[in-house]
Amino acid sequence: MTADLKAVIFDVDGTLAETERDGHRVAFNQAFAAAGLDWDWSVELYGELLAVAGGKERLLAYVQRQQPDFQPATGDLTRVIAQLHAAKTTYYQQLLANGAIALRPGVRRLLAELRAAGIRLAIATTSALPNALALLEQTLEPGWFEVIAAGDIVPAKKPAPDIYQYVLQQLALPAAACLAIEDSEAGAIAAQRADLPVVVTVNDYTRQQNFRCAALVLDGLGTLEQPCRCLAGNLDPAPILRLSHLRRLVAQTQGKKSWS
Ligand code: XBP
Ligand code: MG
Repeated sequence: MTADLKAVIFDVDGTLAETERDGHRVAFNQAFAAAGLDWDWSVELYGELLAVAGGKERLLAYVQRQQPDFQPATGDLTRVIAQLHAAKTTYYQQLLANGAIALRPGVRRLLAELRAAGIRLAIATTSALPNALALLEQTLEPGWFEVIAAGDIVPAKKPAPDIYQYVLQQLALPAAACLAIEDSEAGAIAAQRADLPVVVTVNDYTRQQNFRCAALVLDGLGTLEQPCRCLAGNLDPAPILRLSHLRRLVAQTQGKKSWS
């Protein structure tokens, strides 16, 4: 007996919107300048730093690897990182309030189709909760998402499956009835480790990553005006990701499991 698709779980950064390059990165640099630090995260360097998920974790990895001589005035690196990250969160929210970040093409269209069909929606993100909420408030409606799992709600961040397992628990649904939409390798691995089929929508930072674990890899979700390209898997017949594709992927994944 196979389960039909009941819920779709969305990542936030890079999936709903291109928040990393023009949002989080810029806000980190603003926080560094305000603290009198001459650290500057270029677009290219930030692409490398994204290998570590979570803003606080990324900052700690950067200091340990690239600023080994940094001596915090208070002597407590964890505290300094928390302060810098809190300032960065304020700057990020200012950027959002100024309309610096828009939804990626096709996101609103797909969400509308899912909502109209009664598919339940959830969020699984490594971003801090205030940052995830600020983006949803600015661009969509937080109330559309039954579960918003973010940041430190689980101790182990993506690629650990914990955030997806937490969402499944909150939804009280089996993984076989859900599907995840992600933009990054770490996110896709996290979803797959939670037994979820994954659709990946790549961006400039993630295009070259390994998405062997994804059921479908696209360069966007697609709109009539801006159709998407399918990089791996099968998007026939439409050049736009639709609910019918997601239902098919869930059925195929269940089929494969029953034969394996
Ligand atoms: C997002 C992250 C976050 C953001 C920054 O990953 O790793 O850390 O880069 O947000 P994903 P915070 O899209 O896979 O969830 O500074 O709030 O952590
Ligand atoms: Mg992401």
